[in-house]
Amino acid sequence: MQVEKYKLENLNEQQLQQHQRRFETLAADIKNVNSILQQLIDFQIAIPSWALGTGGTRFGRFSGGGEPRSLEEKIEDVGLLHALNGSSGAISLHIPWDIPQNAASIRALAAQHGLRFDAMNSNTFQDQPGQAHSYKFGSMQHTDKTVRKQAVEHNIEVIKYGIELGSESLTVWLSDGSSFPGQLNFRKAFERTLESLKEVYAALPDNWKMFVEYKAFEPNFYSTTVGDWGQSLNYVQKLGPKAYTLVDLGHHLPNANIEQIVALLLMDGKLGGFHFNDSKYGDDDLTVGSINPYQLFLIFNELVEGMNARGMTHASDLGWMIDASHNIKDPLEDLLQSVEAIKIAYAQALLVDTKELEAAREANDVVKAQEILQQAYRTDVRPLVAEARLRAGAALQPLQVYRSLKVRENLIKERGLKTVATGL
Ligand code: AOS
Ligand code: ZN
Ligand code: ZN
Ligand code: ZN
Repeated sequence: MQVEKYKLENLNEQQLQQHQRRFETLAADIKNVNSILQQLIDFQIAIPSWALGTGGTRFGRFSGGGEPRSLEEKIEDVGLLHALNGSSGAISLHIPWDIPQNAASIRALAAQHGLRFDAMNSNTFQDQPGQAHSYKFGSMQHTDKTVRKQAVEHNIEVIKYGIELGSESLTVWLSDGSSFPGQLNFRKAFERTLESLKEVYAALPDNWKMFVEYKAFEPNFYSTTVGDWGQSLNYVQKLGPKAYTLVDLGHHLPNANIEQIVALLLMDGKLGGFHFNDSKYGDDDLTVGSINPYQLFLIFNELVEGMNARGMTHASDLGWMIDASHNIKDPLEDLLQSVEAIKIAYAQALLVDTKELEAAREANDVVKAQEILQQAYRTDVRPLVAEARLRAGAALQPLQVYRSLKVRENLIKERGLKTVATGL
């Protein structure tokens, strides 16, 4: 299944007049509209390979149809998204779910779709068939040195696959922790994990980064060995300049002030990556912006401010990715919604008058500062985001095009109704 250019252009053509009317009205009120458009065009968000299939919960899994059956088909799916929205130009793989049999041909296929390989993800939270030692009681924290060694070697193998594909970063998410008080010596678990991470760090090529992801709970329900941003920061500071903290929006305890965490990690030059999703209760992995879009905007506001202050660029300094799971939606439709929500929040953050905001803050004008943020947040920037897509040669309305072209129906015809993508 491919999105044919002329079909997409025909559909754009039908919506063009209405779009232009809306865009011009909005653009008239924005000072630096062209620079904002360029930043939106440049902005790319990686799609995780595991979000392309239907996810389950521990109570069941209701498989959708036409799911990708191989790494090649996962790349094709992300290619489809990228053709529609012009903003999904990278894929993030997971080993062992996505072991490339022939790296050169996988690279060529990705290039054909205009895709890069974002962070590689290792897996020491499941036991694989034929694996010598079990991760039941942890991986890098394990009391048994041979288990820790196996986890380290797996991560080094993931780096090797990544090098073949042209990726430049490794994300380590550890499910390590404990489920009951007394089970674990916290200090020893930390020290063992640090020692293991150091061995992986030593295998990183010079141009690579390592992201250490934290998570408050699940699958362990009493303690997690990389449980919050403080612990992650502690590890990455001890590891060295190539190690960074990764923030997954769903990995905090309820009501955490994530935007403040983002600001302080950026200040320390230790924010490396992002897993976007939304959450009401825990690691719900819901569609980005579906529960708390104001928080998403506030996070982007810190990202824009902090990155400008440090002279960082989106393309080279931060890994942005979606980490989602879909158990009732068409995964591709959900991902289109997520990317759209991210771009809307980014566009709104770019509208904030930072000089005025700083002046209001310095003057302790609380009301004005709040008004400035809410003025940006309450602006309907959808025509701006659509214009950026149009200029990038993508669809004005990606979701509508997806449905008009019957993408899912075609994928089901090609791949069958009962397909199961490897993943969670
Ligand atoms: C798990 O909760 C983390 O969010 C991981 O980043 C990710 O979902 C996992 O690595 C996918 O396998
Ligand atoms: Zn994550
Ligand atoms: Zn998660
Ligand atoms: Zn999550």
